[in-house]
Amino acid sequence: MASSGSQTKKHDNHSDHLVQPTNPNVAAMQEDVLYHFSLSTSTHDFPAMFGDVKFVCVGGSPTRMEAFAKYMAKELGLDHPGAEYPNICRGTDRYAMFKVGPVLSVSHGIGIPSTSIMLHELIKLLYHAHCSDVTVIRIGTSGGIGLKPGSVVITRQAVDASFEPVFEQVVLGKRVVQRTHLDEELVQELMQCALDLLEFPTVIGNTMCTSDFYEGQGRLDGALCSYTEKDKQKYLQAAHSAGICNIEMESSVLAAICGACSIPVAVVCVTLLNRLEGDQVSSPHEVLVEYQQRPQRLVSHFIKKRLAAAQNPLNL
Ligand code: R2B
Ligand code: URA
Repeated sequence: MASSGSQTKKHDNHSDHLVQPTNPNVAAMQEDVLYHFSLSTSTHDFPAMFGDVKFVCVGGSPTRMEAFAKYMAKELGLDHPGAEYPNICRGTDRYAMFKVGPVLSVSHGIGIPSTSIMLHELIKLLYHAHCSDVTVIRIGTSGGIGLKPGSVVITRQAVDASFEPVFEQVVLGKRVVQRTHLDEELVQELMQCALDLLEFPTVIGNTMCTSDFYEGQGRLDGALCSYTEKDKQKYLQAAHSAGICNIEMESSVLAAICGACSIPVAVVCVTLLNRLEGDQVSSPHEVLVEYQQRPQRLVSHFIKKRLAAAQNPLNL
C-alpha cells in the first residue's frame, strides 16, 4: 500500500506540471501538423521523440542553437566520438531544432512574429509529447544600456517600447494586451548560477522588447531616422531610469505566451554594445562569438545544477 501511495503522489506531482496549451481545440484534433517545424502527430511519435524534455533553450540563430546543443552534449557527458546532432526540423528551413538528453535547443529567428509562431508549435509539441515540468530559457543577444559590452542581463520584467510590462497583439481586429510576467524565483536561481561561475559581469534588470532593430530601438544608423541624436539620448536615458538594462526583440512574446500556459520562462541575453555610446555592432567577430557563449555557459550551469538536484533532492 505504501508503495502504491507514493506512486500516486509521484503521479500527482507529475501531472500538476504537464504542458498544456490553453486552446481546447488542440485536444480535439485528429492530427496536428506543426507546419513550421515540419513535424506531424500522425507521422512522428512525439512522446518517444520528446517525452523526456525538461529544458527548452531558444535563441535567434540556427547555427548558435546547434552549437549550444553540441556544447550541452559535452557538458552533460553525452558526447562521444562521431556523435551527430541532427536537425529534427530538417524538412524545413524555417526553424532548427536539436535534442540532447532532456535539453531541446530551438531557433526562433528574429522578432516577435517569428518567435510567436515557433512558441505556438513548441507548446503543442510539448503537449503532444506529454512533457512535464518544462522550463523555457531564451539565450540571446541584445544592446545594453549603460553596461560594459559582454555583460549578461537576466530579465526581471520584459517591457514594451513605452516601458510597460505588456505584450499587445491585434486578435480578430481588436487590441489584446497580455502581461509579460517572468518568474522571480527562476531569475534568482539564474543569478546564483552567474555568481557560482563569476566569469563575466551579470545583472538582473528590465529588458525592452521592440519590433524593430533600427528606429524601433532609437538607432541613428538605419535607412530611415526621424529624430535627432539628442532625442535618442533622452529616450535611452529615460529607459535607463525605468530600470531597463538592455534592448532586444523577443522577450515580451516569450513571457506572454509561456506565462499564459503556466510554463516557467526566463530570458538571459548578453549585451553586444553599450547603446549610450553607439549604434553599430562593430566588435571583431571572435569577440562577438565569445560574448554569445556567455548566456550558454550560464544556462548550462543552471541545467546541470537542476539535474543534480533532481537526482539528489535532499542534497545528501
Ligand atoms: C537580438 O538580436 C537580434 C537582432 O540583431 C534579435 O533577434 C534580438 O532580439
Ligand atoms: N540585438 C538587438 O535587438 N539590439 C541590439 O542592439 C543588439 C542585438
